[in-house]
Amino acid sequence: MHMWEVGLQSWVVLCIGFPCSQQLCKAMAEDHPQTMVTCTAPVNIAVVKYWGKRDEQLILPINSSLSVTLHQDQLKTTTTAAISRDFTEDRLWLNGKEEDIGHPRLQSCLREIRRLARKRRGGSQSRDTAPLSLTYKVHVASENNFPTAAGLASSAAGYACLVYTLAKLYGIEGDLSEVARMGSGSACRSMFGGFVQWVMGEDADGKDSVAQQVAQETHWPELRILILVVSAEKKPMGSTAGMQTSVKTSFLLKHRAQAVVPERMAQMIRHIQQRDFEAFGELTMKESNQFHATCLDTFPPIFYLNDISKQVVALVHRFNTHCGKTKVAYTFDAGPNAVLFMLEETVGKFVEVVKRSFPPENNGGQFLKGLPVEAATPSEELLSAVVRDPSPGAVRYLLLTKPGPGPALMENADCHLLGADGLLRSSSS
Ligand code: 2P0
Repeated sequence: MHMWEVGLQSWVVLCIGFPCSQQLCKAMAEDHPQTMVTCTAPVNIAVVKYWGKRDEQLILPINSSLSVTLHQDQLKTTTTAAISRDFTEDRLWLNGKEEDIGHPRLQSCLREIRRLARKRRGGSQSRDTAPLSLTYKVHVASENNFPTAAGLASSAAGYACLVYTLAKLYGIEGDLSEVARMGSGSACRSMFGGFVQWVMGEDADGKDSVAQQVAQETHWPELRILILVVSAEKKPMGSTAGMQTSVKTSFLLKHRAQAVVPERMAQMIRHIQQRDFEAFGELTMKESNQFHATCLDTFPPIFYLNDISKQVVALVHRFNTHCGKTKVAYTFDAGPNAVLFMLEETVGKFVEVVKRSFPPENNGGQFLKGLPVEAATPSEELLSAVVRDPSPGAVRYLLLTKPGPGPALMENADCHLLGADGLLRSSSS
């Protein structure tokens, strides 16, 4: 587990309003030259999984991977970064709490961004003449619009947002997925919207290990993503440590990287381009299953799926069997939450099936979050074929979303997380 995940653990969502007509605003107090930028970045969910590094420092993977970027209306990280000659040290706040900025991965990203900024300015900027010198210290604050306790990937959106925001702050343009990758592998895929591949590359310095958009977020308008947040007793083993053990011990992982993934990447891209849901869904499920098989093949074995995850797998297969084709597809990452793909026409019916299989416990919370779901009445025939032994309370809530755009500079929104003094704004101020 890296610090981004640790830091985001106890976080409670607060949208801190800060009236500012321009997000890229310069606090113009004569002796307090400061530039501040706020950006947002999305979460992504892999349909061809990344698991295993060939270089731990540069974060270079043993295989390519492919993901769908989720819409930021439902899941996003917001980051504000500021530089000022008045700052005496680099500082970081995550979820309203100050954290140590000395984490090696954060330092890699910061160092790389400053190097690119220096390169862009031709290394000629002098401290006396530069209003915003590269020697100035930076303050960063970051938060999510979803509870991290939900176990949804926060490091990908977190590092993507950090890198994107710093790049805007320093005026760096071009592909920054290579820098985001140095924070967290999956973060490089959050640098684009829609459908994104992370090409593993071959170079030892990682220059060709970058993310590329395969299709835009508007490419498949009917595609929906339903996240089932399950009740988990404990946090599973972090991805970074888990994949290290897998690389050391799993022959299946090696085989998968060499002989399975290259072909699956090509197939998955084709299915997405053709909007072939059945083929996309089947391959997505097989990919998830093979990833979890490599976890079981790791020694000692790693278990990310729990009994509820397995019940969801069985439910999806019963649903598809009853429909006579793949209407719903599951995928699971390094935790028990299920991420389900389906077309818009299937959502209402499937949500009813989920509600009957995992009846919500009356704990006052909202069960259905995200995009609105159109009411549907599944037939008795479907329900009796698909719903078995309901598990009340096993699913905490559902979140409906769709493919969405990549990181964005907040031009008109009013959500700087830092005040004009460069310190974290408190919710009460
Ligand atoms: C993925 N996961 O492709 C896979 C599938 C989890 C399962 O990427 O060590 O948090 O920071 O590079 O990116 C999780 O791994 O790991 C992940 P690091 P990361 O989305």
